[in-house]
Amino acid sequence: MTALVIFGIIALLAIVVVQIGKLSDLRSKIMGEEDIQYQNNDITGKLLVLFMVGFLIFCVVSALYYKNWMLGYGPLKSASEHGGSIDGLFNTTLFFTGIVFVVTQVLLFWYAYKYRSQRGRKAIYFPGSTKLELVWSIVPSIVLVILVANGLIAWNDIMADTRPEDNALEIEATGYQFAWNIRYPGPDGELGTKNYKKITGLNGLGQDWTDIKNLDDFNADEIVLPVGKKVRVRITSKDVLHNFYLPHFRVKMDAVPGLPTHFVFTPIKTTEEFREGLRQYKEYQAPSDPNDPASEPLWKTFNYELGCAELCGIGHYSMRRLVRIVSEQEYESWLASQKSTYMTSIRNSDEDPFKGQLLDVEVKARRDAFFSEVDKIIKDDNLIGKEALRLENIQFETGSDKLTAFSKYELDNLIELMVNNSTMTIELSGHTDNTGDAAANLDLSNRRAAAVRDYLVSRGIQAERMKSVGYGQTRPVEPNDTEAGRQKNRRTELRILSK
Ligand SMILES: [Cu+2]
Repeated sequence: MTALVIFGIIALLAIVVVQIGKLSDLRSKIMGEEDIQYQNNDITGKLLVLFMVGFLIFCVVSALYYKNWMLGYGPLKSASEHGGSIDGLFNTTLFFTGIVFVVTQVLLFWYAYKYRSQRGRKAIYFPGSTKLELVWSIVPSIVLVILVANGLIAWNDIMADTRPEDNALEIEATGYQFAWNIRYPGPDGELGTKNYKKITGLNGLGQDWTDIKNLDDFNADEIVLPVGKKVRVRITSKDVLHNFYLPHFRVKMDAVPGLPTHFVFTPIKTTEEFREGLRQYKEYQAPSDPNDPASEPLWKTFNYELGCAELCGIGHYSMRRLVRIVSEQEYESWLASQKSTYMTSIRNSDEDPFKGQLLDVEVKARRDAFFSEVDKIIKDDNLIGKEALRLENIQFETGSDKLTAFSKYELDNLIELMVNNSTMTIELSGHTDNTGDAAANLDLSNRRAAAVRDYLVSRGIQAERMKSVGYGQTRPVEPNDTEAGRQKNRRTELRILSK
């Protein structure tokens, strides 16, 4: 139906044009060809001037009307330290080109009117003027030199890399079709090395797990940064050209496959502060959902964002990521809640070069856990002699009472406990699952508990402070019907008998 109406309107307009043409033919027959020509020139000239006035007013009014939606104006002033200088460059350029724009538009239309063809007026031939040509070559050159020089100064300033004393936070953004992988350095503050040859389904960036700097790196779904901290973003791409664009921070840099780029910037406004800024403007008090007047106002739902500013393919739009600028304190607690990629998806998989070994962090974490459990028991007399503490990581070779090398760390914890509490007495107990013969299991558990005790004796702990006992399969902690359950039941336990 709409198509039909549009078609009808177009047909009608075409008829009107044809009729007007016929009418002017008729007029020129009556009045004479030349008179009509001059009259038409006069009307066209005046209409051109009218158009110019309307057009310039439209430009100014629309710019003023949309001012508070434009980056760099109203509430959208830059949220980064360097952003102001980029906005300054835009304003300088706008100042000069604005003058040129207005002057050329006015002259263009005014001359079209003023020098319209009139009866008795003849055009003069003007071969050129050296003076004029000099003026319109030199003036734009000077203006361009000023613009370019200003731009270069700002560029050198903004693109300066970080120095060690800046104590900058370095993160990495890797673009791929169609998302960003945002990598943080973890507690050590350093990003681990990568090698594209190491990319696998589990290891999307090709992180080299033998580089311990990689072990605490983590990937984040959003970019969270502390306000006032200098940030260096390493920017790379895995497939095609992408572009790392943070409009509110005036950060924009190509992500080029095979050629790492970077951008250094310092956020100066938290997300909350920026929202408060928007709140002062009535444009941002409108509901965020135009169809639901009760929805949250725009200023409240505002978020900084990362986009890809390169048309990189059909899913280009989905490369949007949220950016959150928070206080130092909030940042620290967010950091603490993040889990390293290695620990969550690589640890003890086939790709883990440290599979079957304990990492320093794990040894330390286990030591902390061991002593906090021990502390709990020592502080509560009701638990002494009763509460059993599972000795994690104490392992034996299958079917034997020979301790594996892996057990050393937990044995070290035990020795430390016995040395620090010189009067403490303990019971070491062995337990098995229900696989095989009960009597054999009892014997094995006895020998295993004794092996732990013998080891401690060999390291200088008095034998009379330690009792070793085997319970075989009689004290399961889990049902024996799954491998996980049976594994839980095969264990060595510590019971503190006296402090
Ligand atoms: Cu992209």
